[in-house]
Amino acid sequence: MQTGFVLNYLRETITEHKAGYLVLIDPDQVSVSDCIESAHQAEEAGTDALLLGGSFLTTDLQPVAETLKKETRIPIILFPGDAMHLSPHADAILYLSLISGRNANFLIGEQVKAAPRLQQYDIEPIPTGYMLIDSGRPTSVGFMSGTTPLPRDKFDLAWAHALAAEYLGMKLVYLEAGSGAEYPVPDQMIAAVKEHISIPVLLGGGITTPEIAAQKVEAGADFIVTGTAIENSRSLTLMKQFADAVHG
Ligand code: 1GP
Repeated sequence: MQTGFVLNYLRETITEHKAGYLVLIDPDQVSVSDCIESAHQAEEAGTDALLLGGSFLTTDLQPVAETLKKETRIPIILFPGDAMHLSPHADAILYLSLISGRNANFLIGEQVKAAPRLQQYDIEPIPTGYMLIDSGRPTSVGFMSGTTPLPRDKFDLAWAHALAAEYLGMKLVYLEAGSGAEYPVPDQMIAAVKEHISIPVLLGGGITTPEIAAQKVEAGADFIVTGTAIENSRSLTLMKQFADAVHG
């Protein structure tokens, strides 16, 4: 994989459309056959890329990644919970650093463990500042990382973290309310972050309807990630509605 290929593709996506739409496939939540069906639907619906992973996996993602790679043409981007969640069958990996927390293991430890295998696998690492935002209830990522989310009304804290990520050379910022979040990241927080940084903002957690997705794009999100809404419905129509709402 050529360095920067997927990152450039993501940048082009938001030049071409108002924003990009990413579908998260969590191998723990669905069977391999359902993963494949979701991937086919995602392609047909105009989804820009697939994210594969989750903060806590009991399932080996290797066979899923390998099958998805054969079955789809849109990029497969790993979304790891730790250094175990790697596969050579992806195009890229969100090389996450959990910058909202102060747990050194998720700031740099897991990244060091993953680096040698990533080099061997030759998949593109996309340095991403990952920020967990309070969403009204405890989340798996908060529990697994042992970190406290940023308060949802502290907009200055949020943009200062995102700006630090940009200054550290990260290429994306991911504002995460957590899978199945009660409340998604607030519009004002997205707008505050966007006002201060120039790298793209991914937004996920609790995006349950195309209307909410459109609202978050309007607030400034460059990419919308949905997981639970699609897992629950497995509806091509809903996926198309999300893609259309996000693409504007
Ligand atoms: C989780 O942001 C993703 O990491 C997706 O969240 O499952 O709530 O869509 P949902």
